[in-house]
Amino acid sequence: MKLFKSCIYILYAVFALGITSCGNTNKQSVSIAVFVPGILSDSPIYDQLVKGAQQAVDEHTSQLPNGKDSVKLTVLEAGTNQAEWGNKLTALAATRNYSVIISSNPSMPEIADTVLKQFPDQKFIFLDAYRNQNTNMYTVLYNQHQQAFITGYIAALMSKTHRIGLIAAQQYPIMDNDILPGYKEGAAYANPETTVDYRIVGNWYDASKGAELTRAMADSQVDVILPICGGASQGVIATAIENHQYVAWFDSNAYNKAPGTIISSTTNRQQQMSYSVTKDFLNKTIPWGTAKIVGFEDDSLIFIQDDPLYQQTVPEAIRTQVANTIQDIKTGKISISMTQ
Ligand code: RBF
Repeated sequence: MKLFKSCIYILYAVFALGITSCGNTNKQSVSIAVFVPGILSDSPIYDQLVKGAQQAVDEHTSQLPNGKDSVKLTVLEAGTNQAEWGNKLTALAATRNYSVIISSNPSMPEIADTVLKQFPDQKFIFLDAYRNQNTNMYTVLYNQHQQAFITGYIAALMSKTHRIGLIAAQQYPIMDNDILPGYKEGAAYANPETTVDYRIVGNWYDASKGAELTRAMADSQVDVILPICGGASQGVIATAIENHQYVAWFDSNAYNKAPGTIISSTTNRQQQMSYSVTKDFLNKTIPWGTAKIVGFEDDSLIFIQDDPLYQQTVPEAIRTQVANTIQDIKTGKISISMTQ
């Protein structure tokens, strides 16, 4: 029965998942899968996940004599229906093809728990996730409490109405316990009178809903918005431009998406992290069963301050305050931990 189930999963993996692979198919080769829990477009965190892993694999392969022991990288976009992710991850493990499955999302360790019941040898590396003491997993979590704090700080400094907004795709523990609270704390640190309007899209792709929520926020005098909603943020930016609202941004350099509208870009060096965990895997140096939390203090989170569009959009006095506060976070003078 178990074998039958495994065969079904393999068929599912081959035919239904539309797995794309690159590299050669040397029988000796190591195979790595990148599981994208969503879609690549408009989610920088996923785009960088794939790019970093690909970079490490390409580099590794280019250093091999005659492509011997080459590495094959397979990318699976699991789509926006989260209810299907468990089956899709199981199908990938069921192929028994992949020495490691690399992914990025706080919900992945729990989904992997179920997969491991059937395929206990599968190894996983999860970025943007936290799981300690499971020797099948290694995780790296970004301190998004810090990232949200500095974003709330600049949003409050730039707000004239003292009403700022956060548009989230959905509720999830890190949103509820770290991102929203961090955003509020940073705003209060800048100006205790600031209020935060928090609204939810309901998915990671609906740009028209993003636009609708942005308009509703404009109607209630919100003049700075942080969107964390994947493709729906397209609607947030377009509407914010129309309504002369500012947008604060997570996870990539977005100043040139809307010059004069985007007031901040914080990045989490996801591509570098994906590259380095993939390299560590290939070099067999992953500390399985451990979990790392990284942040501004080790330059895994970065507020992009040297972009001319930042300098043109944000007044110097505010840029100085932001720079000083980032420094205080780095040195630990302002101590901000994840709730994990
Ligand atoms: N972030 C994205 O940028 N795109 C996504 O499609 C996406 N899907 C998510 C699905 C779930 C179930 C959870 C818990 C988080 C998701 N995130 C997504 C959020 C991501 O983990 C992170 O918090 C934000 O990208 C901010 O860095």
